[in-house]
Amino acid sequence: MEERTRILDQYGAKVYKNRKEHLVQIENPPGGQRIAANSRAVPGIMTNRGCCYAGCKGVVLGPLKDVAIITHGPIGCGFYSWATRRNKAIPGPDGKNFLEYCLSTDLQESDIVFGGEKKLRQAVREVVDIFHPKCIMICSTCPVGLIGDDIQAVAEWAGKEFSIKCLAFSCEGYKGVSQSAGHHIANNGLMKYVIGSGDAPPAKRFSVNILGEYNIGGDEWEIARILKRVGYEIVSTFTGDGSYEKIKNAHTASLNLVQCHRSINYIAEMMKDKYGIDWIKVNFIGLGAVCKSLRDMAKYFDDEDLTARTEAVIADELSQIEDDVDHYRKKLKGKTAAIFVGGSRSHHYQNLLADFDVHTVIAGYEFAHRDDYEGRRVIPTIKVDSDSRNIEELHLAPDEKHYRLVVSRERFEKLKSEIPLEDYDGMMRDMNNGTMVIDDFNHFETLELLRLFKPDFFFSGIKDKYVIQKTGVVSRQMHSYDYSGPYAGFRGAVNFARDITMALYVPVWGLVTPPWKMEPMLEGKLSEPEPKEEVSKNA
Ligand code: CFM
Ligand code: HCA
Repeated sequence: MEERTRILDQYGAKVYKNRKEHLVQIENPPGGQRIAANSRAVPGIMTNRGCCYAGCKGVVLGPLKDVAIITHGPIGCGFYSWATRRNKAIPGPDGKNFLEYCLSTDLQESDIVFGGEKKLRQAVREVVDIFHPKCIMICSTCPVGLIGDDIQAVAEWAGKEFSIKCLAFSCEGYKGVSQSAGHHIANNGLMKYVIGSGDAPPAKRFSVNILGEYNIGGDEWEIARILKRVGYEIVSTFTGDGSYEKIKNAHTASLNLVQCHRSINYIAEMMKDKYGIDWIKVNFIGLGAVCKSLRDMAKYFDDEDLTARTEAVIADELSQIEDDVDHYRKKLKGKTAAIFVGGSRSHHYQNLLADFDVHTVIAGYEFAHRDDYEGRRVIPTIKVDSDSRNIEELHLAPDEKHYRLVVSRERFEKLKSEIPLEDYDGMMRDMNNGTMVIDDFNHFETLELLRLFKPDFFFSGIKDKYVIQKTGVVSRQMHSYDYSGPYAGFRGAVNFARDITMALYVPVWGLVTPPWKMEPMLEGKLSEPEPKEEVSKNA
C-alpha cells in the first residue's frame, strides 16, 4: 500500500493540471470520491475515444441485423465503421441480415455545395430496390449537420413512398463529447419510433429484454443460452443479434436487464416511465457476477420453481467448468491488470479477473459519465455538460394501453434494498483501496502508468495495443476480444482465462525491451514535462 501511494504521488506530481481531476486513488471505505468525466477531449491529445456517429450508428443501431443503415456523408465514416465492431448475428426467420454491408451516400464536393438530399433519396430508393428492408435508418455524419440537409424530411418521404419504416438520426460526429452522445440519440429514436410499435400480446411472466448487450464475439448467445436454460423468454436484445422485428415488441416484456449502463440507461428509464417496466442492473461477465445476476432476477420474480431452477442451472454450469477454472486460476493467481475501455467493461471485467485471482490495479473509461464511476446517486449533482446540452431529453407519459406493473410498489420498495433495481453503484465502489481510476486516458499517461505500475496485463483497444506490447506488457483488446470470445457467462469465462493465460505464458515478452530502457532521453522527456509545455486549462 505504501509503495502504491509513493508511486501515485510520483505520478500525480507529473500529471498536467487539467488532468488532475480525472485521476482518483481509491480510499477506504470506497464511495464518496469524485472524478471529472464526460468533458471534451483536449485537441492534440491522443485520445482513444470515438465520436457521436460511432456511438449511434456503430454501437447502438449497427447490430440490428434486419435494418439497412445508410451513412449519409462522405465515404470515410461509413467505411471506417464497416464491420469493425465484432457484433455477430445470424439471420432471423425472414432471412435478413445486412450487417456485412456498408451503405453510404458517399457525398462529394458538389453535394456539399448544393446539398445532399437528392443523393440521399436516390440511396434510399436503391436500398429498397435491392434489399427490400422493412426498416431503413439514416445516420448523418459531420458535414451533413453543417450544410443542413433535412434528413428527417427525407425519412418521412421514404416512409410514405415505400410503405416502410424509415428513421433519421442526426448523429453528426461533433454533436457531443464522444460515443456517449450517440448512444443517447440512438436511444431516443428507438424509443420514439420503434419500441411499442409492434402488436404482440404480453410476453410470458418470466420474460426479459436484455439492454446494452451487443453480442461482441458471441456474448449474447452465451447469455441467452443460460437465461433460456433457467426458463426466461427473451423478448428482445438491444441490440446484439437484435432486430427491428423484435424490439418493436420490447414493451411486452416483464423486466429489463441492463448490462451496459452507459449506452442504454436512457431506454431503461424511458421504458419505465412509459410502460412501467422495472429495470435491474446485471452483469454477465464473471462467474460470481453471473450467479449474482441470476439470483437477483429470481428474487425479482419471487417464484419458487424459478428460484430452484436458477440454483440448479448455476450448480450444473459451475460443475462443468470447475476443472478448467482451477487450472487457470493456478496459472493466473496474483497477477495484476490495468483496464481501459469505453464506458462499462472496465467495471465488468474486474469481476471476471477476480474469479481467477487477478487484481485490477488501474481502471478507466474513455467516455463514461460520473454515474458510471460513482453510482447513479450523483446524477442530480451532475451539471448539464456539453454532451447532454445538444441532445433532446425525452419526458414520456405512461402509455394508457400498455402500462403495467409486474410487482406492487410496496414490494418494489422492499426489493430496492436487496437487488440493484433501478440503480447502479458505479465502478469505484467495487475497487480496492489504493487502486487507481483514470478518466479518458491518453497515450502519454498509458506509457507512464505502464512504467510505474508494471501490470501483467493491460486491457484496452486497437489504438494503443501495440504501444503497450512494445513495452513488453501483455495487451488484450477488450472491445473486440482479439477475434476470440465469447467471454460472457460460464463458458465465456473459461475462454477468457484460456486466452489471457496463453498470452501471458508465450515466451515473446522476454524478448522485448521497453522503450524507456532503450531510449533514456525519451524517458526524461516523458517523465518531466516542462511547465511551458502544459496545455492551457481552457483548451
Ligand atoms: Fe457499452 Fe459496449 Fe462499453 Fe459502449 Fe464501445 Fe463496445 Fe466498449 Mo468499444 S456499448 S460502453 S461505446 S460495453 S464499442 S460493446 S467495447 S467502447 S466498453
Ligand atoms: C468505437 C468502437 C470501438 C473501437 C474499439 C477500439 C469498438 O469506439 O467506435 O478502439 O479498439 O469496440 O469496436 O469501441
